[in-house]
Amino acid sequence: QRRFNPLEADAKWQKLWDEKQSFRASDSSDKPRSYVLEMFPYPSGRIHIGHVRNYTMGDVLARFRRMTGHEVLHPMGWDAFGMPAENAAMEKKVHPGDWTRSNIANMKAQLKRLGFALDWSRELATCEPDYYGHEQALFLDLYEAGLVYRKESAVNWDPVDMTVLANEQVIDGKGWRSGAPVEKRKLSQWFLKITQFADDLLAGLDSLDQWPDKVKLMQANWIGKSVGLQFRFALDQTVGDIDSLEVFSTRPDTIFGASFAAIAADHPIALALAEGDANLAAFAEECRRSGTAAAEIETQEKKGYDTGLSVIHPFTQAKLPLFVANFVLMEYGTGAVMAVPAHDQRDLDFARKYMLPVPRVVAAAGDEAKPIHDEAYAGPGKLVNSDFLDGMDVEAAKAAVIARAEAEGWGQGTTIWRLRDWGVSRQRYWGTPIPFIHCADCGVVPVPRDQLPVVLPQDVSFEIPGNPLDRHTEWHTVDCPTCGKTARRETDTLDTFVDSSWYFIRFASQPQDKPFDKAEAERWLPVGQYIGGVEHAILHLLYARFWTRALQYAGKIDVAEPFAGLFTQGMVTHETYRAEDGRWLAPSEVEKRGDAYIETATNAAIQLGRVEKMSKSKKNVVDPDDIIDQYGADAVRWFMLSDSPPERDLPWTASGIEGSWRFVNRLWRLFGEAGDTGTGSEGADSQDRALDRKLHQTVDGVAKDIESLSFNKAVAKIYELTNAVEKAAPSASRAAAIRALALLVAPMTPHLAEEAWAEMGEESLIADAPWPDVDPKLLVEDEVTIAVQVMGKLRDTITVAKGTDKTTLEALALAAPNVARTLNGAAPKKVIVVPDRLVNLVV
Ligand code: ANZ
Ligand code: ZN
Repeated sequence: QRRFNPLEADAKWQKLWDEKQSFRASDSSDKPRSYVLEMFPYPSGRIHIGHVRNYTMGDVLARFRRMTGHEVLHPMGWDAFGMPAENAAMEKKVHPGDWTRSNIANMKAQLKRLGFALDWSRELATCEPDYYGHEQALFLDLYEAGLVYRKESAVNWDPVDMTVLANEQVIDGKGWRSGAPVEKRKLSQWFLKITQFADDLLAGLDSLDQWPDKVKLMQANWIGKSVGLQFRFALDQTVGDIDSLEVFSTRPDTIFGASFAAIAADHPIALALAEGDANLAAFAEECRRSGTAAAEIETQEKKGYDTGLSVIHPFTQAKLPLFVANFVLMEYGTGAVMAVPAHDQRDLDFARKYMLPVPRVVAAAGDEAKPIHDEAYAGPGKLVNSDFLDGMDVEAAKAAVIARAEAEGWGQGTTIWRLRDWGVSRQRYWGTPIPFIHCADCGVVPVPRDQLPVVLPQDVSFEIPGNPLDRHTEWHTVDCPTCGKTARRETDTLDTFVDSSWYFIRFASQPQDKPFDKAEAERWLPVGQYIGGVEHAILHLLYARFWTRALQYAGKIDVAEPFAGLFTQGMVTHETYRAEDGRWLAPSEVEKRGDAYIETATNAAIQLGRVEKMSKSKKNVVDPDDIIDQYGADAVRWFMLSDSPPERDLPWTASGIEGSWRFVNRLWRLFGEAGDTGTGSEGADSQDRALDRKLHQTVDGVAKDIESLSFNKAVAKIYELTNAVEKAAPSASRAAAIRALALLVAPMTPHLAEEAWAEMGEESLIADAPWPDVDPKLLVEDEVTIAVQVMGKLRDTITVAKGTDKTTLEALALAAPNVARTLNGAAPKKVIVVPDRLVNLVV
């Protein structure tokens, strides 16, 4: 039996595609353009199976688009700056650049083995000066456009190692190396004005109709637009010269339900009071120590400190106590709230603890008299116990309170945003140097453009903690570009999210002397289909959307949204295995015997754990290289597309990949029969109408499935067609179907398809072949099966040509064997015929 030999075929075609530069995108083509992009990888060392799934999906689409006449841009590069390279430098004493570049070389070789249709001529790595130098130029552009500024901001400071830590280096509030409790320190840092685009970034989501709703929702929540009332409470006594408290509320309608007010520990009133109150100072200190992440705030126990002061309710003139509370954030709104326990859960938890009143002011019909227990009511309803608001619904009451506040001058309708400006300073070596110089006389001076790129120094040491750039006197000592005096180069580098905020533009246009050519980039952008992990649903995508808008604002490119279509794929999962003593075991160390799982080395029974995302810590990984060695690229690619919908998790199983490998060979055997058009009685040119129809329906269906990224559905259709072809007797139709099958699988199993194509005598590459045509006439079924009923009961069916007339149908129905038996010679009283559907006989 014929067996496909992937070891030979894969290398052969990969080499040929390379030589012919088959997948090089032409900038001057007048074909319709199609930009297909997968999120570029971080060069951690090896490709993992998640990459394989991600890039296989993109590859199928890219290859399909080429076959359907598009000029396709499908590039690849490396998100090459970041912490792991510095960690490697510290642990293994290898230079971050050497570590990164050797990882890139390894991973590139791995990607090549998968036969991806990539335009390698556009490959880029963000850690090379010919990328990050252009990034520096763009940073200066944004600076000139007024979108870059400096401000004091807190960093994590390790007091033992005397260094700033990245968030991921802080573990349980302690430095990852020193174990010392991390302190917050204020440093002057660089910021990008993303908040200037908050409204645009939110509104822009509406135009992204090819993005998953859940990603758009996550972005919207992150941007966090809140509309409400900002207003002043009068204080019953002044604190220094402060005589009122400004609060922000999204629920001004509930103002008659306010039973206390609360401020953050860092609120100016709290700070002033703490000066004369050691207990308050201690409480504030405690608040600062506990986390300030939103999730922590929600869950941590509510704690407060009664200031003894009161605020005056603007309508009732009642005195409400003022607390300092740990659930109020200084960074949000005004750092102060009116607390409405009946309708806000945090306020309710707090009120129960400090025994404050909980008056209800909103009620669903019938609930007016029901007291609130431990759950705040946030639902709709009518206002109660609320003076002039009584009987209004929530929205009307909000508007009424805002109107009164504005008319009386104590408050104003406002919108606030959760989104903060983007702090891009990192006190690290392995990143893009921020192109500025600090001069004692001239202040902060941009590096003149003719001095770009500011290149990272090569000779750095990681023996001592901290930023090697700070210690590199020779590197950071420069002449001030303005006055010429000795000055200091900025030693902060850019957040790596900046690097990934514009790489898709550089792929589209890669001149030497500037970041990109405007017209050239605009011809490719926006990316038609972007594919990647949902873990990037918020930050990366938001930053890239912002950066693109910022460049548009600076006049550099006329594109607002960088990614027209977005797809987030599921993870690849695997069973986990655990030995008696708790060790995790790799799949290769385990055997299945009968129903039991055994550790091969010890023969001991082991526990089968949950199916989980492949991860090194649980050892439930399969290495792409190993499985390619075993099955070849095509079986691996095919498996990545089969079984699970692409947005869902895909469980990797031995039987699954075996099944794919068997299917590759089934196809291979079938391709060997392509020349067999049938002989003898069938006739060499015989047509098989049913098979023709099946083929054309499949070609049409698979095209639609690939376009909608429903790869598993496309795969299922190809299986069905393969079954039908295998069963069919030799005929011209069957030979044509086999040839078309090679084209259908060309995007998915390209090596197999090329091999078959060559064997069928084709001289050009199947990668360049057009997608098979569909004959619309063959898409419609021309036969229908009609139900024949006697007295409404199904007795038989008849298969007829579509559109058969009533008289013929009636005659055929009466002649149907089961009908004839039921009627037993009796003539029907009435015959109801619905053409193409049914015949009902009334007796
Ligand atoms: C009264 C009220 C009644 C509120 C009610 C909510 C429900 P979003 O929607 O997330 O923007 N708030 C305002 N500033 C705060 C701060 N610095 N720290 C903690 N909480 C703060 O949340 C806005 C609501 O969160 C505001 O509306 C305020 O409580 C609270 F039934 O005012 B609300
Ligand atoms: Zn100067």
